[in-house]
Amino acid sequence: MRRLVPLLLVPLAISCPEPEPEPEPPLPGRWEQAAPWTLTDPFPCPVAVDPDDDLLGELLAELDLDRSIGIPRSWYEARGGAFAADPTRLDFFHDLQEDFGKVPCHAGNLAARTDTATDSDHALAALIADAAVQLDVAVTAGGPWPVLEGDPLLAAVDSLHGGSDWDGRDAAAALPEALKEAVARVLLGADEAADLRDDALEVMGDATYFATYFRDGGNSLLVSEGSTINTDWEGASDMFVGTDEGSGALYSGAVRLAQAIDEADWAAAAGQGGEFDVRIDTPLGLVVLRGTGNDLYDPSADPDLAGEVLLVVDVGGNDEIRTPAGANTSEDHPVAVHIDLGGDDLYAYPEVPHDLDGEGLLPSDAAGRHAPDAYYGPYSRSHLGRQGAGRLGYGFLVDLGGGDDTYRSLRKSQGFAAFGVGVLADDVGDDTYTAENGA
Ligand SMILES: [Ca+2]
Ligand SMILES: [Ca+2]
Ligand SMILES: [Ca+2]
Ligand SMILES: [Ca+2]
Repeated sequence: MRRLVPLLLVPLAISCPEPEPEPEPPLPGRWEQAAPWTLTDPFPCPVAVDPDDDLLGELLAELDLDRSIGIPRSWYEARGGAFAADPTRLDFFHDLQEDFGKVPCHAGNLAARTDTATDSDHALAALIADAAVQLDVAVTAGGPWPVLEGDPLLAAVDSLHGGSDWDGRDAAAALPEALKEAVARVLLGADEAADLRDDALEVMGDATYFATYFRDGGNSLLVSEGSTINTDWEGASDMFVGTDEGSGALYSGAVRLAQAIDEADWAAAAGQGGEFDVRIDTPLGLVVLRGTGNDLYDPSADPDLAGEVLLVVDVGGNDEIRTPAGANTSEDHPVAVHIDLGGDDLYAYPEVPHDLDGEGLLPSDAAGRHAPDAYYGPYSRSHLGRQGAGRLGYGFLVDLGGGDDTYRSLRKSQGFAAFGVGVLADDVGDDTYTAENGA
């Protein structure tokens, strides 16, 4: 009989329910609104050491050494002037040099942040934002997207053209819906990124320097004939100094472009639509959309591909890509993105064998090789960025779908950047990367 009590209570509870509270509207997620990007430091640095158990400290004291490495801060300060007050030196530089105990901890924070970003739903954007903020500039990340009415691809291309007519509407409209959605999102991101880049360059330096900095970068890391940097410093000095309005805006553009790529549903578009080859001109460059065939992208046989390409999306097949593949080709070409959604692909370049292509060197491209002298061997003279290279702009190569891919390039490739952001992202596979210099 005692079991009757709960049996009676249950129907009573159901017949007199508490009024359901109104569900709270969901809070906007991190990426739905624009906000400053901040770094997390999972580990406090330096790691605390018990002074009674500091064997390293005891050893250093015994050897009359402190915990500094490299050139101490006092050396910079003693020289005064631009050495002491160099605005391009980053905040954490002296901090790490003065105490090597902070270096592994700093590296631990880098690795932990990278793991967090990689595991997140905005891997590319978070990785770029983390890297950029460490350059002591403010980076803005996230924000809503314009609503596209009707066919998303047509609407996105219309918005790039600012209302002017363009060719190829019917072929574009006939593409698979998932592909159109994804491409439209990237075009919106590219448009905003290009604007941010233009704003950034305007405050970073005198535009007459841009062609020089596009070709030679801001350093002498890559040996190059005639690449002596102009020592007439004033006109381009802001190129080298991080500011929120300059490089901060430049990197924010890369984060916005990456956000669009992260949010597009590439899995839904992969392998859809059979074979096709749709090309759309836009003011930011050509858009090329190709299908599941094993396609050849060869600028020497296909002149369209030799110009400024804004975006390539290839939905499948084992493709052979000899275009720059996600590398901008001049200071007037702000954004280049190449996305491949499946297959074992070859990313290379038009080979022009040269007498000086010796053993262990890749075949040359049209730029050939330096005639060896007392200082340098037969280095490649190539100045074409390839396979994810951004110079005064953005170059992204994203290969998804797990294929076994081969990446082969000469210089300024595979993640290279100068006054810009270059990204080579490959999700997985048995991949091979070869490059000569600056990759
Ligand atoms: Ca293909
Ligand atoms: Ca492919
Ligand atoms: Ca691939
Ligand atoms: Ca791969």
